[in-house]
Amino acid sequence: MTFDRVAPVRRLLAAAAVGSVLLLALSGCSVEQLSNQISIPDPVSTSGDRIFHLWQATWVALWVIGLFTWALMLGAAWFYRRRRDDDVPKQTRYNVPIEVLYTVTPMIVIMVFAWFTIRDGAIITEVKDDQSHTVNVVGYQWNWAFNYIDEEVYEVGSPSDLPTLYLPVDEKVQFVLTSPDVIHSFWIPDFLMKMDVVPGRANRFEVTPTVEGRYTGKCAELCGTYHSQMLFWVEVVSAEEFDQKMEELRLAGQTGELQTDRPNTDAQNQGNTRIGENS
Ligand SMILES: [Cu+2]
Repeated sequence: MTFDRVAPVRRLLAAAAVGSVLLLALSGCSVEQLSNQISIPDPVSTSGDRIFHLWQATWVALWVIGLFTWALMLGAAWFYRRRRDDDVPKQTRYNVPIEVLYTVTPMIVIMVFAWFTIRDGAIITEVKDDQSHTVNVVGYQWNWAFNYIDEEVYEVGSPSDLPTLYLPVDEKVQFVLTSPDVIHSFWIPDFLMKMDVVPGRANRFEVTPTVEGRYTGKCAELCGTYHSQMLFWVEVVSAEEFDQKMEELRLAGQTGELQTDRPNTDAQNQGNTRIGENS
């Protein structure tokens, strides 16, 4: 009896090729997009730097583990292959030390990953209350309002009129996240960080933007019909420009705080209505 060793390999390769093409076609992604998803935006905040390094170090560790594991598997398949048709390699049923090793090793690997993830998670979500500015971010169906607490002005947006969140560069800001209706998620992708906005509680996090520029912001929690239009702009600007923008809001009459404790029922019908004001 002879074994045809070539055909199964060819069949596997063909299946892998068809599978890859199908995966790309069905997910609607190009190769460029796929490679982008492995990367993440350059961080533009203090906690972003930490998240970026955690991400990078995790990938490096995963590649090392992956190459080592593949080498073990392929090496075992090659060195212990059937060499002659009339010869069966030594059959081993179990090997307790090796089984203990490959049970304990992944547990250690997972614990190391968990340790760094929990450590960095604790650091970036630590609230010290030593911020220079406090912004109450109100996520509502379906846009955002920003109450600048210290400056006593506010900005409010709608899906057709996106608001801009101004932040002074290199100054620590504390975001206080509130929602009058359903759960949203406050996300500035370039900060590499998002946090849920939950009705009935005030989630907080502190961050220091480090690079001036214009960034996008969005809701990262499916929250209803116009979820995809819960967009906003973020402008990280100099301290002078920040003061000037706050003054512009004051001159526009947007002083005080928006009322944030009642659902905006109008918006559920139209999607373009602004939240109620209480200045
Ligand atoms: Cu939302």
